[in-house]
Amino acid sequence: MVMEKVMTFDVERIREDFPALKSMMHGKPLVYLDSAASSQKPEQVIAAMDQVYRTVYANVHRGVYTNSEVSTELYDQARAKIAHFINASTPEQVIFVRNATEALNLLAYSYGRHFLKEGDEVVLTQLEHHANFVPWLVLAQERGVKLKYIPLASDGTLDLSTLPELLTPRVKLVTFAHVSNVLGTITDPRLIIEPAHAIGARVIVDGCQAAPHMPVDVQELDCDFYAFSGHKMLGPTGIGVLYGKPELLDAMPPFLTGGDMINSVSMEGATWADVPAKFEAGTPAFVQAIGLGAAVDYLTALRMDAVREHERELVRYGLERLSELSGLTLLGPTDPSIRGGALSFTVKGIHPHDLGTLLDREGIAVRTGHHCAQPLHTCLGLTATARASFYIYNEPREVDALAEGIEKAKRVLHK
Ligand code: C6P
Repeated sequence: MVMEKVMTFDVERIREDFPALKSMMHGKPLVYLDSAASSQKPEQVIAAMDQVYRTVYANVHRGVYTNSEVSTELYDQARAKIAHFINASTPEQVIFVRNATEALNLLAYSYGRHFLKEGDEVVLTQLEHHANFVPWLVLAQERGVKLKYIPLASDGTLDLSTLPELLTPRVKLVTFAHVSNVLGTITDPRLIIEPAHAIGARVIVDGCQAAPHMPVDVQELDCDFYAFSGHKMLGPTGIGVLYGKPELLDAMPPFLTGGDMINSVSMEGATWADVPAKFEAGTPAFVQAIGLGAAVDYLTALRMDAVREHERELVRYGLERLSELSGLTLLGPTDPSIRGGALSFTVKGIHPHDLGTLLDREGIAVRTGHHCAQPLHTCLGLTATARASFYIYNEPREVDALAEGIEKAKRVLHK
């Protein structure tokens, strides 16, 4: 059993694939603990994109010449790989967007403005990232839609006991983060999706911090939409995914209009192409999509259940190691089995930005601030936190380096 684990998840071997992890920061080996913001990229992803640029590069869906057809074929293959990765039943259910932010805006503009009317209600949670907050705030102000929030419980989980009260007949949409980017809280989506569907509401899952880290099966979840970003899961920037059920995607109007998303255009009007083209106006980021396809190949070879187990172990060790430090307060659930790879904390008497700057001097990269979740920080009575976040290439020794870096910062700032 132990041997099997070692063979399927060899972190030393994995690290060899990541050139940026070999770099130095202020004369120290880089300890990269900010993968929740964006992950590093393996050679395989860099090479997949490099190869397209060096060989068959040509715009997709445009030409009858060979290179355009090959580029189109590679783009289509990437879509099929990603559909398989999340177990969508067809590749057409995968819409390529720039990132999760664009996916959620697409939903607020296309689904929200088409299907929601004054007096309807949308249920969110108090721990949402701004990407799944602001588009709904704007919609609410514009259309007289009411927003309601699933509250945070004192242990950093969502208080789902409030659902029967929140899920009234006026609720038409429920949207929530599968994993919190601050507290690490993993919410079992089925606990929200089933009661929401029971009242006829549609459900959006923000999977930005989940899809990179654990197996996701959109058919098993039965979510209506699932959104995530490629750059947090070994892929390049500029590419993200919106999964949607076909009957909903078909019924929704386009978000952006222009080339590539039409069926026909005349002086008098236009008709729309079928999904997914209807939602992919203009030249798509097809090289980035091919890069994301390579990232998905890499993760699939590691096995997502093994990725999840590796991170759970790191989080368990991180919780144990950091809780030994005096003056340090860890946020979020204490049980690693319901935590993703993000560990946020505060240190008494030290501003998170000062801590982040001193850790950087030790070669340790963490994120500090409100992590684009200001309403959550308000609920916690905080303005900023420090956050270490783990991925497939992190090791327990990096947790030790973080703990030692925090102790050193305390000595420097408290002397
Ligand atoms: N969170 C973080 O450091 P984009 O920026 O569009 O790729 O992802 C937006 C987003 C949406 N939902 C969740 C839960 C997220 O964590 C993020 C991105 C990063 O926490 C950058 S702010």
